[in-house]
Amino acid sequence: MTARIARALISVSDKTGLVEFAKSLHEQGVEILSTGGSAKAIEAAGIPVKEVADHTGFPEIMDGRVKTLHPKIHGGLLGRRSLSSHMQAMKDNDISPIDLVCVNLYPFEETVAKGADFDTCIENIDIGGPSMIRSAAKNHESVTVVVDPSDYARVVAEMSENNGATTAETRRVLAAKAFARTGAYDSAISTWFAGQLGETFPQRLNVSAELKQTLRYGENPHQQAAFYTNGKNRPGVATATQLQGKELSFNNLNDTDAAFELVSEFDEKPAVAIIKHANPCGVAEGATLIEAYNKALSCDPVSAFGGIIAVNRTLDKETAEEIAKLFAEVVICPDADDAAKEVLAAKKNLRLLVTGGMADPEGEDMTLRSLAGGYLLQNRDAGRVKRDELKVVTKRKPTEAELDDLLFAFRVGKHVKSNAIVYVKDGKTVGVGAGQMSRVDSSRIAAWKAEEAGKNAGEAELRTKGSVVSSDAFFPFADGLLAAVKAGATAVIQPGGSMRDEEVIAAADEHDIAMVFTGMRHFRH
Ligand code: 93A
Repeated sequence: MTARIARALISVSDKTGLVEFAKSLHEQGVEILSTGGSAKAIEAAGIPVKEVADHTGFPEIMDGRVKTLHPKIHGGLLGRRSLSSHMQAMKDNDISPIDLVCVNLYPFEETVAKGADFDTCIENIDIGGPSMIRSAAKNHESVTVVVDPSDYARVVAEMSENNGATTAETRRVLAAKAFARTGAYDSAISTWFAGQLGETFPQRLNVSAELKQTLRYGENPHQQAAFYTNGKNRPGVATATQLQGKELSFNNLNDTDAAFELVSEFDEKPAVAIIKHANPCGVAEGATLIEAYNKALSCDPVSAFGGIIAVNRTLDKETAEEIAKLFAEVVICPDADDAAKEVLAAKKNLRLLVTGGMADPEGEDMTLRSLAGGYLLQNRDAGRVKRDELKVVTKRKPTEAELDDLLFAFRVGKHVKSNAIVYVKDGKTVGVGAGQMSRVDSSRIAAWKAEEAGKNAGEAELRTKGSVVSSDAFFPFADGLLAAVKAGATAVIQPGGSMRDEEVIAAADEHDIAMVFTGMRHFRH
């Protein structure tokens, strides 16, 4: 049986829940020691509190850099209650045991995120706080360490049920959490420091991520999986609010991310992306969201079954009603109006996520993936070709309408697994060829998919007739381009840069195709 908590030290930057917690501790007969600002807040609430400086007999000095770094504090935390030699050392040095530490740290991560200058960031590196957390966590045999305001209620409840003590199990859980916190804190500091030294890729990769949720399973049912957030608060699946529906699965999360990042490429007009297995099976722009949705769905309604839908405008009732007719796994949107929410509420299993904003397609970030024995880290593909950067390489120049579709197709293609071929007509994809080992196969598949969808819809004319086509990387031979010609495409967008560019350009000229080079490739593997 553990002894009751007699003395606690509270030192918090984030004062959330502080007064209530201190009050409960006081009511359970705990003596409270505290540092400057925390002590003031506790005192102001009329709760008895002793300044750490009065307890140690040593003042806070150097603008608070040294407040709790004192043997009376660390001895009181680290001394093993079960060892007579430790207890004797405490007695000899006039050290009283401290049984609970409640600390949260100087807001280093927030300070960096705000873009503060170097000196301000340095000042926000907490030294005394992590030291106390680590001392207390090491001695969790006897000491309770609380680093998260969301644990206050639980600790108080346990103490009142347990004669003023916490259980050994709780102390272990809290100690593990405490070391996770100091580890993440130091990792944030070292990552920031490496950045200050101009190192994009530091010697050690410190990834700071917080467990958001353990998942039912991974990509397959025999794999375990969990979802972590990186604290960067970019609008997207990791920070979205789920308004309804079943728990998201591993594959849902991955596909929803692909969907939202893709639809975020478009902001001028309402746009919709429908995703299956991380590839789009329909993307379109329209004058209204419902028009964009219907256009996107018509690309490949067979594949859209069970898909993920992302939109770039507040979801409205009319679009929600159309979406409700389809079996979809997830809808993600920047916001949804009340009428739209009401419509989708009837579809109990459908997950509705709101992000509060769109992702910045040119925003900086890193992407991390693992391979056997290592990790690959790279900048996010924030590349974005602008209209005036396109280089016309053929005799015929694309028309303005063709140019609109070419740019649209290339932006969609950036989000299609390579080799990526995308046919577009009138602001909507009509055929997508994804993930093939040969570019010409992707071209053929895209055209064939378009033909099938057209046939299923009872259309007399080939959908690819008069379309434009995008390739994520250069055509190494003329065959990929000729497949597009055969399908009836009139204009092509591709990075260029092949040894056989001349041959490909000549083939385009021969068929009166307009072709533009982007000078930028969008491989996606
Ligand atoms: O500057 S410190 O690294 N030196 C210390 O000795 C120290 N002790 C506690 N920062 C220190 N703290 C931190 O002060 C705590 O981790 C907490 O974040 C903050 C609370 O200060 P106050 O109670 O004055 O608001």
